[in-house]
Amino acid sequence: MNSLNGKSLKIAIQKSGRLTEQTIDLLKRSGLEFDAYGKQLFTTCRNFPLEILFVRDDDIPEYVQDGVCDLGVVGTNVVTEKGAEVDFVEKLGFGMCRVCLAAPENSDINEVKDLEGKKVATSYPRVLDGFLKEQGVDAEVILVNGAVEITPSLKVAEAICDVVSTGTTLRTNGLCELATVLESEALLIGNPGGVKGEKKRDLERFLMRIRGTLMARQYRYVMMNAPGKAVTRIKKILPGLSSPTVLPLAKKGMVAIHSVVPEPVFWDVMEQLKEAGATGILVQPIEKMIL
Ligand code: PRT
Ligand code: ZN
Repeated sequence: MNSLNGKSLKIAIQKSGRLTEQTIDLLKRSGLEFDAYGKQLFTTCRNFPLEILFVRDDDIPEYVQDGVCDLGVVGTNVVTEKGAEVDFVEKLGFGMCRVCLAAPENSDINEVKDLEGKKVATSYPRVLDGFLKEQGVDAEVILVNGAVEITPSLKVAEAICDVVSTGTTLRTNGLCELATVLESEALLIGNPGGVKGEKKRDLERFLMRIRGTLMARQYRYVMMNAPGKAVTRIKKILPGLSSPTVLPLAKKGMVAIHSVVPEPVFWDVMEQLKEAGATGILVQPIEKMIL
């Protein structure tokens, strides 16, 4: 394997964990060609001046802050806990979770202020400390590096503050959520000093690819037929980025309308389009979207 090349952009991603698969998928769908397998520490893109370092997620904020890497993909929870000085470049829309406070179901702790004078176990001492201060609650923060959810039953702490996704782990351990301390998702982070020289252009090209892929995910391409007299009403319904394309059809009085529709309002828009007289609605995913 070649050694790292000082001229290429470098991105640090999680080697093996919950963010790995979707990070690799995002890079590949953005047109970057590389091999990622096994115990590699880094890999080089075949069609772009980019090197990918595979590391533990906890090391990513510091690598990016110190300029070892120009970019990184890591959860908001980790980057906030590390207190690293990095730029938040893009939210990536996966790795969704939240850092939550929780206490045993049958305890006398039912809300955040009940934590006063209590012990709270967590792997996120900085995040928790900040939240408790904000809430004016004085509790003892106990640092635990794993299996935080079992600390109340071991009498190590009276409550916990940990990452929650579905909530199954909390329920299995008889714990009840008290409050959300931090919402988290995978982020693309960058070195605050930015990159200089030749790499700057590569960074812009890289970001255009990633953003094109991320944006495409948020929209659908929609085609439909409609009576010409329904066009004004349909145009009002379509929340597209620009005016829809309207084309005459061979059948007199009918038109074809093409537009993009944002994913979050997709079904509402479809219902309204049908009511307005649209027929034969076809929907396609968009692969890339460059504005
Ligand atoms: O080895 P390395 O240090 O790189 O990885 P890691 O073990 O520290 O992290 P990893 O791979 O578990 O998670 C990486 C990132 O994924 C986290 O930092 C979060 O940003 C994000 N993420 C998303 C999660 C979860 N969902 C999640 N559910 N991280 C952890 N969990 C844990 C949670 O704490 C609970 O214990 O998964 C368990 C199951 O969650 P429930 O609520 O679905 O039961
Ligand atoms: Zn980790």
